[in-house]
Amino acid sequence: MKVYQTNEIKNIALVGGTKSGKTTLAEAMLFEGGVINRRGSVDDKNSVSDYREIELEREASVFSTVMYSEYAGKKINIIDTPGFDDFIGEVVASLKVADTAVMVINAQNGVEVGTEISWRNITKLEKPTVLMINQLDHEKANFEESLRQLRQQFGNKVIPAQYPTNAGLGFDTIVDVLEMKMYKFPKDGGKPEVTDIPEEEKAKAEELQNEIIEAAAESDESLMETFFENGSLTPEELSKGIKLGIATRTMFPVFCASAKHNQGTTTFLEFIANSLPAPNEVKKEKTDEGKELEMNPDNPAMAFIFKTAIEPHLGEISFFKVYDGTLTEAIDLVNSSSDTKERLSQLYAVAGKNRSKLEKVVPGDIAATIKLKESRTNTTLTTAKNQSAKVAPIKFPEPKIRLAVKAKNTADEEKLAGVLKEMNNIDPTLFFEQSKELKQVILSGQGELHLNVAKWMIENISKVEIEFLTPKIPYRETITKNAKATYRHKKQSGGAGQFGEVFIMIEPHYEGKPNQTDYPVRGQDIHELEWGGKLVFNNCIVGGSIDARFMPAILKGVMEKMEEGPLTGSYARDIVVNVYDGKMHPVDSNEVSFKLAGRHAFREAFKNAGPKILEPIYDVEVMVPEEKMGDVMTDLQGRRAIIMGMDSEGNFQKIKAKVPLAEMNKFSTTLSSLTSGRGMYGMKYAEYQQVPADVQDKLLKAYEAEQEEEE
Ligand SMILES: Nc1nc2c(ncn2[C@@H]2O[C@H](COP(=O)(O)OP(=O)(O)O)[C@@H](O)[C@H]2O)c(=O)[nH]1
Ligand SMILES: [Mg+2]
Repeated sequence: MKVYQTNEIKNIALVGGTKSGKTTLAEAMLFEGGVINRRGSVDDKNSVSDYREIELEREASVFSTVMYSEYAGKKINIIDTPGFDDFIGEVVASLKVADTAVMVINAQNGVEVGTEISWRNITKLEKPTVLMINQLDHEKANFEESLRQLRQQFGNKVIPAQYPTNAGLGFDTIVDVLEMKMYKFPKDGGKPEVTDIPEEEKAKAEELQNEIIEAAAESDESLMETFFENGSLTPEELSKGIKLGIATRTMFPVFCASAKHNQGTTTFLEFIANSLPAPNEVKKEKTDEGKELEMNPDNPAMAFIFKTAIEPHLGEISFFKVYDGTLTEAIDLVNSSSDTKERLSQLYAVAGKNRSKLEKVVPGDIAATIKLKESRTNTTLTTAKNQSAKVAPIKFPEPKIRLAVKAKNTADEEKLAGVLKEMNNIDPTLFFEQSKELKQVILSGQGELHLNVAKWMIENISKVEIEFLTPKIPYRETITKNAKATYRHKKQSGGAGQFGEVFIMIEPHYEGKPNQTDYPVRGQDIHELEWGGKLVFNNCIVGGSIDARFMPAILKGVMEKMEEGPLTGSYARDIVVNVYDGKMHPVDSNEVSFKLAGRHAFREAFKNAGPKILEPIYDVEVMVPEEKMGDVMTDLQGRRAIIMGMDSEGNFQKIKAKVPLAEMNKFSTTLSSLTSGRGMYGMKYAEYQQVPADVQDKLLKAYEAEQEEEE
């Protein structure tokens, strides 16, 4: 395929609610660009974008799909994204490399849950945005109402560039107030018949044109001056203002289409080709150190991988955007995270399953390659001298739900681990952890749908039958007061005996705690525990009652009990152990004896030291439509949440709370049903805290029962 230069490239991501018509619009754009010669559809399971098995089964997008079209001398890279919030990872990665977001709205429904969510994602990433009101052919289509809702929710920078004159069944005509023309589309779409605006539409068209001219003028001071002087802008000035306005997010123009009937596609493609900012006309991307990437074809190359996929018969395929320099086939690059050398064997422009070879890739373009050794999503490949220079990475959201996963057939366990690792490579929002502590494999992700889709893929693509189980909670144990204990290990059996006796005093540890004064500390080991918190081990022995060489054995015995806490077998943390006295036997004392003595003494002391179970607490942020605030608060209180604050954000309330992980089960389902899907939340580990007494009792009883069962 022809090599397009930076100023001949436009990168868009299609975002918006589910079933608004993103995939259908992409199909029409590919068709009009001649990339495909037959228009498929989601309903007939033959669209370019929704081609994966799971997408055919669900008749909806699950993964983002990278495609391109060629129109009016431009290459338009199109990334179609899934609408469900569970697949937000795909959306944020796509928005990272898109220069403009195209938010698609279903004219039957106006602003939907998915529209609100997309808007929030776009806003967070400060992406230039244009809106497409689609499905104007539907009998329930209502352009005016959709526009009203968009403006009410997202403000007056939402401004029509087009409007339909006959929305509903039989829709075929759009008035364009940028060109001041009327477009009448053939029944099955394509290029419109272009006419002057008829008399009866003139007043409305002129009013809207004034509005958009004024908005365009506001994007730039010199345009504003010209506008005040002349009372208007020339078509060239308008076009410049619109591009600037979009790039700087001072305007969000609205377009019209029926993607299903391919009406409005060619005129939209025309607009994209001529008026959307090119990759070097938007805010410059930066390195992780804040240096701007110049998009200069002669600079050393900086290519950023934003998507990794696995294709049948092809293996791993990596999608990247070039932010600097020029890539050619067979070029050698370095992965700036791992220093690994990677050779780009092939360069492709990709449209779903279709691939077309590229001889080089210039700054701003999006392309794909295969057979990289180990470079995956969120890494930079570079030829720069500074091999650690990285494009600022995508910030993927933290997981929100977790489940334990188990192969139905134990023989499949190893295979499952491999499959999960591969799935994490292609979906950085899907995590798994083989927890030694919980003796479970914990899978976590963005929602129930996300994990269920993962299950479908594991079972149907990788052919491993699995089941989901309730995940265990990583509790911890600690003490709340000082306690002493002594233990004598003595064994006489035939020949050599065993003897070791220790006296210990244990105390709660906290940062900055001074050493106790009853027994002067002569030697101190501070252990940062793998599972968090500390163990401080003090040698306070006077007069050689225990040889220093036995200290490591005592510590070992203590550590064994720290790893399997005396209360519930959970890890213990934040404890000071002072060994202040003991006895040795000249012949029978050995390491084993002191290890056992240390272990038993520690267990004894622990029981008398006000032992407590700790649980992980998460910072949870919930966005709730105002009118549902009460219901959600009640639910949170039932989850032992401590409310830390509330803020209003538009029609939403943002609740900040601290909630025990043990209480977060099914929160996503509950929130969704309480708010009809509009509520959103995120969570992040905060700290460990003591569980309330009644919860501790319950956990102790459950552990006892479990132990009995095992015996
Ligand atoms: N009537 C009508 N239906 C449409 C239009 N665009 C898409 N659809 C239908 O809406 C459904 C969802 O379309 P799809 O492209 O998968 O939406 P996506 O979830 O946003 O990608 C499918 O049944 C499409 O045929 C349109 O312009 N008019
Ligand atoms: Mg779709």
